[in-house]
Amino acid sequence: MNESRDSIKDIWGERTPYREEWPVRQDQRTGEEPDKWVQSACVLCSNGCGMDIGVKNGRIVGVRGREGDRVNHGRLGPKGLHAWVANNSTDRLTKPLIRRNGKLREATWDEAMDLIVQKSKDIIEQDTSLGLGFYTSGQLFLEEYYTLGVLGKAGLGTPHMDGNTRLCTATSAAALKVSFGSDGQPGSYTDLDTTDAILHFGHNIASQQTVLWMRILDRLAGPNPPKIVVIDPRETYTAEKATVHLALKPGTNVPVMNGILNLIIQSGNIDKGYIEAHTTGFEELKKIVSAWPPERVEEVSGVPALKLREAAEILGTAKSVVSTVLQGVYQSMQGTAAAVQVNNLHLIRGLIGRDGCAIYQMNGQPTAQNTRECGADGDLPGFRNWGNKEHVQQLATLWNVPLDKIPHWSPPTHAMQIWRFAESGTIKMLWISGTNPAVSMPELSRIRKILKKRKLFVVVQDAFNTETTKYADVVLPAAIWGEKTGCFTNVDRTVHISHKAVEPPGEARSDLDIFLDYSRRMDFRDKDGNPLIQWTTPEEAFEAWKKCTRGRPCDYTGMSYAKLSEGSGIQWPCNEKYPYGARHLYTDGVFNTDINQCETYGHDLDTGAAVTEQEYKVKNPAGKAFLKGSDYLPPHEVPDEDYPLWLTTGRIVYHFHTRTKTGRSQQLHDAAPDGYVQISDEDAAKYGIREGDMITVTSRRGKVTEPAKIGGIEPGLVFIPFHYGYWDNDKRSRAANELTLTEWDPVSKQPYFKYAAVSISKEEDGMLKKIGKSIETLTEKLKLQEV
Ligand SMILES: Nc1nc2c(c(=O)[nH]1)N[C@H]1C(S)=C(S)[C@@H](COP(=O)(O)OP(=O)(O)OC[C@H]3O[C@@H](n4cnc5c(=O)[nH]c(N)nc54)[C@H](O)[C@@H]3O)O[C@H]1N2
Ligand SMILES: Nc1nc2c(c(=O)[nH]1)N[C@H]1C(S)=C(S)[C@@H](COP(=O)(O)OP(=O)(O)OC[C@H]3O[C@@H](n4cnc5c(=O)[nH]c(N)nc54)[C@H](O)[C@@H]3O)O[C@H]1N2
Ligand code: SF4
Ligand SMILES: [Mo]
Repeated sequence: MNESRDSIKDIWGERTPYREEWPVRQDQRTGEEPDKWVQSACVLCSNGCGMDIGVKNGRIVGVRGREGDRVNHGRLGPKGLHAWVANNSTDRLTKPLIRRNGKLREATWDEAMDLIVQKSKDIIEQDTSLGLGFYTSGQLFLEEYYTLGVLGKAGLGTPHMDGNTRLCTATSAAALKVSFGSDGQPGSYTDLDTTDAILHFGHNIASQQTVLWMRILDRLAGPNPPKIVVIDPRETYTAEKATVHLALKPGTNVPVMNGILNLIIQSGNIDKGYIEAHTTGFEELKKIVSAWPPERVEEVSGVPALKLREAAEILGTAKSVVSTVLQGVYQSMQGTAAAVQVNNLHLIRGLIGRDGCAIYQMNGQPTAQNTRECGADGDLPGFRNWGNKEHVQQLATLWNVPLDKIPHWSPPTHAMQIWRFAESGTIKMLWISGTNPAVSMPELSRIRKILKKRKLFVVVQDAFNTETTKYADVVLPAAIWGEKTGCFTNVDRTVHISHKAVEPPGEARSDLDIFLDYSRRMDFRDKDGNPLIQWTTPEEAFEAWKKCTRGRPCDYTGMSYAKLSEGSGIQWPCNEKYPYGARHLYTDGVFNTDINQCETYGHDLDTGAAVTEQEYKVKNPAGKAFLKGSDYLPPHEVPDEDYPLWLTTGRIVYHFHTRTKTGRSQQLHDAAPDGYVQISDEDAAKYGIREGDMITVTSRRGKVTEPAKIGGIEPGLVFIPFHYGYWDNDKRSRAANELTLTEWDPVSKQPYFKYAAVSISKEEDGMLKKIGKSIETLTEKLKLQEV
């Protein structure tokens, strides 16, 4: 292997300190010398690093970072450098499978698609299209989501469409809508080049967006390093570099942020002019946060008052601030309410819409932004408001279908509700694409029960056999990244094109081709009797999408495949006014809150109760941002006598989600071969647990057994990475989601993966023998793993 570094041992590579700009460093890893390089971008997180795919004899043989790319300036992290090998693995799905006599057996595409179409038609005849549900991904391409969105909304007319983005960044969208009127990240990665301070809130960026972290490390190594505030209960790699680390108790994000806002307002470090001109709701916010002096915050969150003051001093006095918010907030109690407090911080200090100032209500998955933009989830395409007749009419006109075909009579069905409908039997066919819910959804015993239901027809579209395909009635083999062309948008609104580099294996087809085929076979028509979907290629789909975005915040009309292929990443909006994209949104302090523009009329942050159009009209903020406060609500499940510890779950640097790709890279697998239970030194001593001992963790919903990893976490808290399921090891219960709760945020409907009450007990040595591992090898491996 020819590699520019061993990124397993050296995750971030050597420092290239800032000299005015972020220097270029090209990272590369190839098995053989490629015949050609094909332009692409990485699809293993939302950072969206530009990369080229190396091809030899029709096979992927490596990758390299694109030096000219605005996102990564040539760099790649461990996942980006290693996970491409999964494309070549010999256990790819290559033929459709149909369940016959209880077993999945190979079938032709005609047989598989005919069966799906027949089922769809039968269900529609009996129950209308409300019997059909779609659960998609944050990992397909823009063109695929838009096609799915159109066929679902204008072909079938089902409101039951959502993605795993509900588990991931529904709160990102919700928090942006609450404050600014629509989805869309206000800032640009270039803000990190100059910013004075950085806040990472429930975001372990060092492990989860390694290349963005390299940018920050290079700022720290250069002149005028920024100060960093980290809010996370664990001593993560990110926290190690913090100027101030607030190690809070799980579920106390709102009190901590209220405490910070209170100190900033009290000290007078606010921009009164900006607040007056561009926001509404300041007095109310001030009143709510004034109830949170540092001593009270300490009592509730465990964060020492002194530390809170230090954090507020940094965030209150820095001339520019970049904030990132992620799953420690979104998947924790009061997700949306807590995320919104970060928007409030920037608004009351006027730190938005200019260089050095950015809010990242982060995305996680590489293409989650597109799921949200294109209408493949609960939202209407182009950030349109389902409650606004005019917005729905725009789509009806564009698609040439009757207004009432497009579901808008009630809120779109969110994923947790889709699964509930499948459980109760009102959804009779569930089409799952690009996600592995049998590992990633909360409360897995319940999910398995739903998937197993005889009366639920389950279609799974994936590249591999997974824990979920096991329960499918039909499995469709999908072409993945590298094997198809399409675009995707990262978290700073940068759109990349990824060209097809190689043919997919066997009969695998792109998700676009599968959705188009379904649409043709279902014979969806517009008002004039013409085929509803007239595009047949990714580029035609992109052109259709552009039309859908005209005049909307996410305006793509100035882009084309040719333009995207000439450069390396263009930010939206890209139109006549901004032919090369715009770095910042809201530069003039005018937000998308006008009643005719906004994506939602809003919700009560505590109860989720929807604001009506009439109520919104009364307040009409007409372009001002909302400052919305929230008081503390304790989590619904807290430790007690039977379950005395908090559980939290999350990620490690070497694996992506359920490891269908990273688990197939020998190096990534070897670096982190198994799950673990992280506990504090104090709890280890209390329970008599040594590093590597097997521990059973029990919640009200299930059990897992994992080796112990000691230290780096607050006493009373247990952490389990959620990557490990059963496809490569079904010998013991180890998926973190056996333990998690079926509950969600009232506004974003994102489920809570970051807290539950659990008990722990040590297994006797017999258990180790049963799984065939010695304490020594486990301990050795665990040392390599990071937090
Ligand atoms: N290596 C790797 N990178 C990834 C992914 C991956 O699977 N692997 N997945 C991508 C995706 S889809 C996503 S969504 C992102 C997720 O990226 P992150 O959000 O950074 O990842 P997590 O580990 O889920 O959670 C972040 C942190 O939240 C902390 N936390 C737990 N409870 C609380 C709390 O109550 N308050 C606060 N403030 N913090 C808390 C945890 O200790 C953890 O360190 O990563 C993306 N990047
Ligand atoms: N306990 C706990 N649970 C969590 C989380 C947590 O922090 N803790 N995080 C949540 C979050 S943020 C996320 S994003 C989810 C992720 O959970 P999942 O979405 O279930 O995770 P993946 O393993 O990425 O699943 C993606 C699937 O799509 C397939 N795939 C990849 N590319 C393509 C393609 O182009 N086409 C098709 N058809 N298939 C493709 C892959 O092989 C894989 O099976 O997990 C959630 N669950
Ligand atoms: S930071 Fe994200 S996008 Fe960049 S190489 Fe790593 S996984 Fe890929
Ligand atoms: Mo995610």
